[in-house]
Amino acid sequence: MNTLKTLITTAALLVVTPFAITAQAQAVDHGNMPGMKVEQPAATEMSDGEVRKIDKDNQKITLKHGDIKNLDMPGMTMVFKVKDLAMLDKVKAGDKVRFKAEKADGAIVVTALEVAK
Ligand SMILES: [Cu+2]
Repeated sequence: MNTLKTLITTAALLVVTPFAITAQAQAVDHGNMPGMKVEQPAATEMSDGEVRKIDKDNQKITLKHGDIKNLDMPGMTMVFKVKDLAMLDKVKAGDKVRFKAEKADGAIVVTALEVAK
């Protein structure tokens, strides 16, 4: 009886474990970032990007960006909100930029932005 119980428990673990690993590996959807890590390193590094579009009405910027290490995000083109509207006065479409992006209130916000030298 005990042997049977152990056998069933072991079998259940074998079935469940690979499934959990697979589910975690697939949790990367950059549309709304559900798999994004919440914890961040203390220092936020600057990331490289190129301005695609500026939307002052909505305080947003479209950036083609490289890896954003602190957000665990690979390179892509996406829309960011900016912390200050004035940040958008310093750049224009086509500019190569360096920027800091941080997760705040469930959105990703650009907290620093400068034209790359
Ligand atoms: Cu991105």
